[in-house]
Amino acid sequence: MAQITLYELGGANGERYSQFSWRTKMALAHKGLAFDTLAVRVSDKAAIAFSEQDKVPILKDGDHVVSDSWKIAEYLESTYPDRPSLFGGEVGRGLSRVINTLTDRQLIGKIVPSMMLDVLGLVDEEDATHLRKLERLFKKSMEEMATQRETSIADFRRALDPLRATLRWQPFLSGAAPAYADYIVFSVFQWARIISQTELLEPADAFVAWRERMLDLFGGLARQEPARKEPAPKEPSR
Ligand SMILES: N[C@@H](CCC(=O)N[C@@H](CS)C(=O)NCC(=O)O)C(=O)O
Repeated sequence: MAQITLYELGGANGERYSQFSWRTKMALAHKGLAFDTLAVRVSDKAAIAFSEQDKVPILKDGDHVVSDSWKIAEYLESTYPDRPSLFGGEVGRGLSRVINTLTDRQLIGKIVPSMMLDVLGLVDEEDATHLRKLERLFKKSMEEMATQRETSIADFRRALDPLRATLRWQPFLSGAAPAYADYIVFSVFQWARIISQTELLEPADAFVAWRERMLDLFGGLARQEPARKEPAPKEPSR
């Protein structure tokens, strides 16, 4: 079997904080595929120029290069059909896509802007300058966005409600066992866990137990990535 390499973001101390890359890592583990990871800095576009686009995750399977977490999941599913399925068939693929769109368009937008300030404390100055370009998009500084964290978390929790109700009936979003839809939603929690000490959930939330189950999967693959230990710096360097 060809060598599989995953390109993902690395912080100043090697923190693997890219949420989309976590979707791919969980997918690779689900398929039982051995892989190496290579950390790239978010501002270092030369390192990923071979992929002819500017984002991670990027998967290199032998000579074959695929970028975009959803496309990678589809690639893995069709290339390794004899391994455990990520979608559970065509209907499951379609429904996982719904979860992917919902997560990207609803969940991420609710929580990520108000927590970007914490990411600045994980990266070097050049990466921080690169990430601050997002401020133009939001027309607010990361400091200003951080002041809205409490309301953002409340909105995020409300947006989880349909998924939370699903967890009353089944232990995983995909049913009795975890699959790609779970990895998509988990990537948001894993990102938050790595970049921030801020807790997104109330203790009694059904997502707390689900998150523990996800952290335990594949020999604790996601748990092995350390949670953020320091609070975000009050005045990160500009
Ligand atoms: N739709 C893409 C999104 C990938 C994405 O936004 N990746 C971020 C890291 S989590 C990135 O590489 N950003 C590069 C940048 O901000 O310059 C996917 O699902 O893979």
